[in-house]
Amino acid sequence: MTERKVSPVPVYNNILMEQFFDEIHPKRSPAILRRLDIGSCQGKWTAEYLSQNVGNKPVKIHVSETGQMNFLTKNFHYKTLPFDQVIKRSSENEHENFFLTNREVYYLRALGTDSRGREVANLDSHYPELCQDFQVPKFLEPSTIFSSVLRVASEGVQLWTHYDVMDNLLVQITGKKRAVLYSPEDLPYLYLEGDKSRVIDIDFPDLEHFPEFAKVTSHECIMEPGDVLFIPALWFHNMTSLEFSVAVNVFWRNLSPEVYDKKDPYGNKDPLPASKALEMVESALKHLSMLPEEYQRFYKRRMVSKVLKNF
Ligand SMILES: O=C(O)CCC(=O)C(=O)O
Repeated sequence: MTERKVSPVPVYNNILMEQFFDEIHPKRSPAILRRLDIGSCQGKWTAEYLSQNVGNKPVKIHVSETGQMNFLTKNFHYKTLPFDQVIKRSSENEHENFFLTNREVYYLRALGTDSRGREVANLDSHYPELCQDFQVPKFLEPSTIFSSVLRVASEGVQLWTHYDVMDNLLVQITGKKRAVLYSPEDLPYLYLEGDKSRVIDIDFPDLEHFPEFAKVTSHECIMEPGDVLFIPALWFHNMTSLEFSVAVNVFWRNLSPEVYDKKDPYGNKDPLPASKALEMVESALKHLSMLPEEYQRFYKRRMVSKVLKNF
């Protein structure tokens, strides 16, 4: 097997408010921000505290027999459980009550309260019992904030590699998490299906099926409780909870508001001009398919050379 190319994510300690937007944000690469003020949640958000404060309101979760969740084979199920049950079960390794097996794992990605899951997640309105403990990093302009998403995971849960279209601060509150990120420049090696990579096992990739994956550079870090990871929009990320894990991530609009799709509760729909452009490529390919193979290849090359000229 070829050597993995690994680059550590840089760590910035005690950054000042201006430093983020002057120094770190313009680099457009991930960074760990350590010792920021994230409120009293750090140390306080234990399984017990969370269960007692939030209680038994029903929440939608992913349940899987194995930690490595696979969006292609859908090796997980969507279920609803009371919040305190989710916390209990995701903080224990073996369960008395379960859906699939007594060692199943759980992942909660908080949604809004509407039944169709179309509402944007917001910690203040959906978890008022917790929001006073959490401080959104002070340098974010409140009017640009799109969502604040509570995430709870069992030890071992690995969320598939995907990108989002907004800048993101992932605040790790309880438990350690491994983050592996890939630059947008590595897109050709990631075998995308929509916003997700088809390479599920990033540590032991199937290079027969995904030979180009050998070319990626992994930007990696282990997040400790209290760490904040800046994930720039379009950076691919793959997250593994190394312990029972609680995090909140804050997406904010780094582009002008009108380019974002208004019907996007997750912050992962391509910006409107980009999705239009992708649709047009599909349509161009459909048009070309009316021609003989020889002509199709010729005009595809012309399209590619036009695109490459604009890089
Ligand atoms: O930490 C996690 O559970 C996933 C984080 C993530 O995908 C995100 O913040 O966009």
